[in-house]
Amino acid sequence: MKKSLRFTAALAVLCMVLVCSAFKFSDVAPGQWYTENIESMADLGLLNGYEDGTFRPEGTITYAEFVSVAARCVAGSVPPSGTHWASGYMKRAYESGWYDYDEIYEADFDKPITRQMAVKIVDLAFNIPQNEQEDNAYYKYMTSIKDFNEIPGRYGYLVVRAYNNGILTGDENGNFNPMSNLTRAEACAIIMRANGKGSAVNVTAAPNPTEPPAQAISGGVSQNGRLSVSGVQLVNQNGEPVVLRGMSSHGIQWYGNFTSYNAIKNTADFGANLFRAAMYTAENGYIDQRESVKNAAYAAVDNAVANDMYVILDWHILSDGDPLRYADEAAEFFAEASAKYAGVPNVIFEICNEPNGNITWSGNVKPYAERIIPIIRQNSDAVILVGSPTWSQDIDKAADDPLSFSNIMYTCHFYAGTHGSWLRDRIDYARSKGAPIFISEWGTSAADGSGGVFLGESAEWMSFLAERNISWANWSLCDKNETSAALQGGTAPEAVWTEADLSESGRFVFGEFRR
Ligand code: DCB
Repeated sequence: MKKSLRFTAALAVLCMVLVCSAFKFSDVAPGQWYTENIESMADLGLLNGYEDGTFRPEGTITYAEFVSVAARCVAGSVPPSGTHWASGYMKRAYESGWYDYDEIYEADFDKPITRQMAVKIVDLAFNIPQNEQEDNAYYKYMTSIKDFNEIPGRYGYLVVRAYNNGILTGDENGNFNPMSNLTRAEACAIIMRANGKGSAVNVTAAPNPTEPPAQAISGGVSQNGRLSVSGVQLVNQNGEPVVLRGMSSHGIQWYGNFTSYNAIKNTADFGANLFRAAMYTAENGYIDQRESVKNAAYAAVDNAVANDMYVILDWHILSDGDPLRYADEAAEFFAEASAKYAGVPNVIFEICNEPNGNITWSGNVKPYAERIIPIIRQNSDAVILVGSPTWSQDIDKAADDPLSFSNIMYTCHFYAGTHGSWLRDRIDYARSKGAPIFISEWGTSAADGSGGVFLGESAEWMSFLAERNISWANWSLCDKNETSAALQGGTAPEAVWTEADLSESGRFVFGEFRR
């Protein structure tokens, strides 16, 4: 019952999206044997394509990818419980008996899955029925599969069941090829067929058909174009939901070296489509050394643009808690910056990072926003992000007394070790009042940028945001000796980074870009 409900809901979403997605991936032509399965999987948010708009149907699929897709089908999304992005799924799968301890080692998570393991995973994940004719079937396939004697005993009966249920067939020579790899196209087909045949039992979180699938759209600026705000959702040039994820710089007056083209490209290569240039106003920032800090901010923006990414230009007030304090300087800066980037769809303006101290939304931040936003609007319709008192946590106050401009979003900032469910509830409250929310800064640490890291709490936040298609930037892309820093101390900004260059926080966050 549960299952048929879930599937009907899934089908409804599917039909809706199929209508408007004839050419979803540049390398998946209509009418191929795999086209429908791939598009279904992508539409359900189960297996996404690549940033460049391809799906790579002939590419291989890893143990981690295959298991997590199967797990998401039957159990919704699972937070990670270790350092690998799929550790939560792998743990759940192991505990559900989908594989034994000697079948998939953690060191193999990112290796291509074998066909025999894929068969075992779908059999157990989807509860493929053992039907009456299976005894006969065993004899039939034992003799008809040419390489049956190469299939280890623990997989033979599962392979038979898969063939017997039409979940897969052999190659053109009649071989099953137990140790060969699966293509991404084959993986989609096998999972969709198993989903149709099976009766999964451990359905814990059926996808909610009224919400768009997590990361409905991702990709860079060339794919999504000019952004705008529709209701509470950030949308692309076609009005489709878009989710931006990436890193914030640390203060560019201190860690500007991590805003180079190559440094930002590293984050894009891990899947980020967003960068944030944090231009401090106080603390030796724009107010104290105007030209050099401004030029560093523009250079960071240009480097993100060159990487086809969206980029937030952040007026990073912090110790200067009241945005009105340097409102004249802000007015001058945003007049210049909005003219400079008037025709550039990549740029998002954040007009006050974290108002704080003895100030209010209606008395300080709102009047500031009402002065600065019209200045930007003389040149540009770009999305504008607005903070709120208490380090951009008073979003409820902003929602109760909103601004009347279009293409505005309110920022909510959180640090996983400090801010929990009460702040998530506030986000839902603000959205219920029609206030669009953008997480332009969050950390895996406590609010001072250190402590922890708090990966369990961060994972809860990531699921919450993904379910709502809320975009985010993580603090911060630097190698400072604090836990929120994404890089190991001494990481070279110009090098090509691997997982080994990332801190504990960085490994978690970079793994979330493509969630
Ligand atoms: C925010 C700021 C950001 C700050 C981080 C972490 O501040 F937007 O600038 O970054 O969150 O605290 C930290 C760096 C440090 C640096 C320091 C001062 O990580 O390396 O020394 O800025 O420049 C917040 C956010 C939340 C709260 C407090 C602060 N809170 N805060 O909820 O209490 O006080 O900076």
